[in-house]
Amino acid sequence: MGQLRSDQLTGALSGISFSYTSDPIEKFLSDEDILAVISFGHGCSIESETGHIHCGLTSLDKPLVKEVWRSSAPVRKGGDKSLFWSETDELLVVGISVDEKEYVDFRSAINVAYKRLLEFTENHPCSHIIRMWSYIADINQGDDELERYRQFCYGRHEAMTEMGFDPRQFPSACALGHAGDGNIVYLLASNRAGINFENPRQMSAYQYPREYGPRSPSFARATLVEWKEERQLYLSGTASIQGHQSIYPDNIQAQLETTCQNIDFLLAHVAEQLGEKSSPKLSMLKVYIRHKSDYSVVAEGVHSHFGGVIPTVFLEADICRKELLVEIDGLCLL
Ligand code: 3EB
Repeated sequence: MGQLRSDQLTGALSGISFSYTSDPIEKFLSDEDILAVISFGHGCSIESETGHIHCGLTSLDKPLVKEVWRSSAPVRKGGDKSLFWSETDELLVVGISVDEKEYVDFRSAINVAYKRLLEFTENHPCSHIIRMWSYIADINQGDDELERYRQFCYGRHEAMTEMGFDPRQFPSACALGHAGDGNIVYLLASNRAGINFENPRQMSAYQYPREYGPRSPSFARATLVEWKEERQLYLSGTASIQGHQSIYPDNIQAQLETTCQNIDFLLAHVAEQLGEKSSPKLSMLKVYIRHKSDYSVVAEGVHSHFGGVIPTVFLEADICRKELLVEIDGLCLL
């Protein structure tokens, strides 16, 4: 009998897998198969030697929970003061911390950080971006056009455009805020192009009208990636928006219902586009809640809508529009 490869032993053959654990991070952070670890509750920064990403948000239900990104293929890692990367032959993770004190304004800081991320990825064999995560300090601070989220969108849009992206190539994403210091952005890219999807119930974010800011948000509603052995669908942050309008301001129950329906609609649409009989199955959920006092009503609503068995984290976060109280993103396996 020939030698067994380690992937034959684990049964996980390629791509990336996610899990939540409350184990102490020292137990697994230096495991060979770790691509990155996202933890909650201790600042917003990236440890570029290890790939330990502190996302700035706090968990509302499991204070010690961490999100663990692993691959069954050999992982290589590197980084410098502000940038971290890890890779296998078929995927790339890159993260960057954004020190806005070094720039004239927040928009330029975001612009430079995004360009550095996009350039790094463009020059890598795994150059197709699948998903981006941005966690921003005080995202709702500032009035009208000067609101930090709108300035973030401005800097990001300029970076994407300067790097030659067409709106249809914008990947899935989320952008959430926290009350501490620090901004980070991280991404997952693949050696094959993902397929982006929009949600027929929502206007494409890159087409939102001017009233939402000087440049529209640069993201798709979902991105499908085909690894060697499985397909994953990455959902963008989804909230109580129909068309381009936030609906049910101040009503958490109704916002949650609309959000869940938006996800159902998106999944049904993806299934239809792919010619599949049933909708993609959710395998992980991340629920962002503006007011921690809404936690129990949201947790109950999410469990009764999607079922109680999907690994889920509930995080305290500022949603990018002031009137939005809840946002949900997640991952499906196909
Ligand atoms: C929305 O649908 C709600 O700016 O990257 C969701 C996902 C939202 C991503 C982003 C914003 C972003 O417009 C907000």
